[in-house]
Amino acid sequence: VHKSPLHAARLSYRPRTPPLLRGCFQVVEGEPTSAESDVDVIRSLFPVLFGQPTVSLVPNRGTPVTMGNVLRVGFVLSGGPASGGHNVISGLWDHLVERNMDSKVFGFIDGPSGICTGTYTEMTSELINAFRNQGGFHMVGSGRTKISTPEQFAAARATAEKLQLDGLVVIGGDDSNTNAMLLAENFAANGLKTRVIGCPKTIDGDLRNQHVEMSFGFDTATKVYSELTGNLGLDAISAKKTYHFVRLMGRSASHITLEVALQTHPNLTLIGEEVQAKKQTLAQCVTAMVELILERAALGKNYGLIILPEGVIEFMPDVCALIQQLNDILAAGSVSFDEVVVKLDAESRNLFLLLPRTFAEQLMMDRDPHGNVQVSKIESERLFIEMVTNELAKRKSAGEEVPPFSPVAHFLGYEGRASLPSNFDCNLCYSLGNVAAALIESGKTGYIATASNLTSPPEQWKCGGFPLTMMMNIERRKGKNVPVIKKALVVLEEMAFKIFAEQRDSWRLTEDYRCPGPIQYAADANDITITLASEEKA
Ligand code: FBP
Repeated sequence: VHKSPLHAARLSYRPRTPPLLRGCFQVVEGEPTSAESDVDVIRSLFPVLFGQPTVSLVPNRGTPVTMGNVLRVGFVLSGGPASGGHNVISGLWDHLVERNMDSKVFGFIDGPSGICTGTYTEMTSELINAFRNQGGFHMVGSGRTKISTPEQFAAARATAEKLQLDGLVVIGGDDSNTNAMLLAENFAANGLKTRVIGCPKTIDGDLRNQHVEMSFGFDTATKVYSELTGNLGLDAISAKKTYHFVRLMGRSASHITLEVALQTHPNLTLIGEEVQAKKQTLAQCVTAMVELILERAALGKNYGLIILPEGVIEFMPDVCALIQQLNDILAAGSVSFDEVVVKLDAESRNLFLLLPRTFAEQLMMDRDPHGNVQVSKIESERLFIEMVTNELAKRKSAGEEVPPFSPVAHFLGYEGRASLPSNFDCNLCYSLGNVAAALIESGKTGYIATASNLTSPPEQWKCGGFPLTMMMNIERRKGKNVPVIKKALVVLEEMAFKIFAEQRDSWRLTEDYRCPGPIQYAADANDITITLASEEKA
């Protein structure tokens, strides 16, 4: 990749981390753990590793850092890119190689499939140095392969044995960390020495709970999207003729949209979890948009900014019921549009046939390897534009006066996942890489590496590990009940949503747009997201 001046400058950024990671520390065990829910089923699925204690890294003051063991550790980047991933790798490398220069680190190529095929690159200091503080996942590539069949597990074991791996670090989201746990259990049950540690990655911000305060990538992605959304607000008030409809990435949870709303103050924001709580149907969401357009038009404003999360359709009770039926129908084998229509119940069939055909067909697209609807490929911003246009036309033909409506559709997704990471993500990821190495060194397996106390400066962060099983519940995927890490959705009682709910009415008919600007020029490059900062106020 060609180096821009900024790219080159970021290579020399020195990530800030808790000092204990550079000194001598010990890994201390806490209380034994259970599961998020469905405890007996989860215990029966992970008989070897279920119930392990939490662990924390605590300083061992006065003790010198001693030479570490020679360790052989593999890593895999799994799922969608998220800024900072390369710093997990540099953190892992620095920790292992500084403690013993004979340690080896192997990067599996193109995601979990690389583990099964045994395709890897051995890390060198030149390679690591070229990727410090850089965006993307292109050092070794990523992928969404789910390791699930007995043959895949056997292949993964063969690779771990051939490379004599002491550890494997899985850098991924909720589904990838679920996979990490399945690998940890499988390796342990088969007597392998390879310990498996997960690192919480995803721009979606939904791999979060009381132990994982924030996944990496969210900070950078929301800063990139906020810059662009803020710019669209300024475009709307400059040209005074356009409604910008912005769909934001974030497969299920609306954390990204909530943070972008807090940063930019749009006229209308849909939050999926609120839509669900209020049981708002697709038609009701369209009506809310039409009302906004009419009220603003009465003030002479035929322009505005509307933002929505890509997953919002799955929260609408009517669309959700339709998707669930589609999931079951499609899990049984591929079928044509007309065959689907006859298999749906009456209510879902009516809705399906009411939808614009392109959108209905997008709902039928293949699920991802983990059984998720690929909402990033479903153009719900265009669906809303089409339905709002139709509703305005309907009102016009009924004799109502309607304003001109000139919408422009935007999707902010992929451009936020591979950006140069913010300082926060550089620091968090570098710390996580160190913690993962420390957990492997201390013999832990089936854990997620964490840094917490993240609203404080990095020097005050706390580090540790939590058993992946404690975050699991049973969910229905691809027509089957399977153990997965519970996704954290937006909670309406949480401070971030409360701050938004208090302010949003004042943004409706005004143009209080806020333009946070690019990460690199932010007034304080060390600012954290409002989502994270709000936790301090809670
Ligand atoms: P991860 O959960 O793997 O981090 O990916 C999240 C995400 O970026 C979602 O926001 C989005 O819906 C999805 O990936 C897109 O997937 P793909 O890259 O396969 O199109």
